[in-house]
Amino acid sequence: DPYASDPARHPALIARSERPYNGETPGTLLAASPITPNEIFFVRNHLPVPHVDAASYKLKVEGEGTRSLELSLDELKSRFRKHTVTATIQCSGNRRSEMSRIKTVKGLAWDQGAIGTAVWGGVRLRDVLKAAGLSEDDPLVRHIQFEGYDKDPASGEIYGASVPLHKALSLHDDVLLAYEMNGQPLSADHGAPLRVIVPGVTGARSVKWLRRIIPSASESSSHWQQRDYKAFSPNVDWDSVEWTSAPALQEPPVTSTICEPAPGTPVSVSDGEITLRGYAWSGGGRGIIRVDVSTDGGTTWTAAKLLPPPQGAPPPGSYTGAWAWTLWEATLPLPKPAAEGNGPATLQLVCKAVDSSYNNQPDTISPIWNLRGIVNNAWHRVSVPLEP
Ligand code: MTE
Ligand code: MO
Repeated sequence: DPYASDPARHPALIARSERPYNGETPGTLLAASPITPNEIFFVRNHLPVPHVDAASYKLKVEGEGTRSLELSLDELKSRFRKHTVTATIQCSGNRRSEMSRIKTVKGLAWDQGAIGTAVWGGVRLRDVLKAAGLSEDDPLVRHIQFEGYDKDPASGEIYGASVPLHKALSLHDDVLLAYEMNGQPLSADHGAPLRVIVPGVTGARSVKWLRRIIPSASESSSHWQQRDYKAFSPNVDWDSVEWTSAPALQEPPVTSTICEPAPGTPVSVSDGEITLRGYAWSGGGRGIIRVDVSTDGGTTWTAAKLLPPPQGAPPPGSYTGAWAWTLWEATLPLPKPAAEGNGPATLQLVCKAVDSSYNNQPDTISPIWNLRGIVNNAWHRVSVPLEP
């Protein structure tokens, strides 16, 4: 059993599959803290967890435009300056279960918890690529590919992904080779001893258990870059899908969810008001400028209070990007108790966010439905019974 040596997981994680293990954070715990504690940070594994010995670990850089480089963890830590970045990582399939309610999609039935925020510590990918001699304008290099130590026990395929060169080399984007998560060495599930963190980009590109960095003219040829994490028109099905016709997802669209109250939590009219809490996040370092909430299914709206994003304000004169989510809360009056039999029996809570490019979320799922069930960023709706 290739999964026999997988690590133990925190009981609060909601398992969506066991082999490989995939588990998400309950919504109420997400909204409870701007930095997600390591033990309850969602886990997304495609393959058995590889156990990589930190003491004998070697990172390899080999590819176009570079001289081959091999670095132990100690060399990496001593030769390059340490950087930290507070960044949200979200799986492309977050909120897939809502999409399946319209029409079944293929994939893990994630609710709203395949997302989390941590302070990642490590060295800049950019610094390591420069040490390997990569020049920014080498015409042969357009992408930086990553390979993990995890391998499909049946097919032998290795997990891999890539990001465009400009992202990897950006001075401002803080793409890290991370060995720390919230001040702790990475755990086995989160990629020990070294993983990539690509702020503002979908989780799939933040390759865990990093084995090799490959500068290249082309994207990663892996299944997960080429035939997964792409979205198509709602009419495209598994017989008609042409994977090469869409680009691999990098920066995800603006999204938000209501984490509290949980669906079905009874609300008493006599309380007079209700408090909603949730998160909002967008790809590409686009910050959240507003979250609107509704208690009547989206007929009337109120702007929520935005909590300060955990990455702090950008240093004066420089742009560092909004890599972390914005938590929000809103306290709204409950509808007046109507005459017997006329009041709403349920409250239709809704939230939607606006990012710094004024991108909005679509109101319904049907127009963005796609066969892999990715990038569901429709208005988030939660129904709760309203009791006298
Ligand atoms: N890296 C490797 N080597 N193998 C994987 O299965 N999963 C990816 C990414 N990196 C994966 C990987 C996906 S799809 C996501 S969403 C993130 O890791 C999840 O990171 P986490 O498990 O630390 O939350
Ligand atoms: Mo993912």
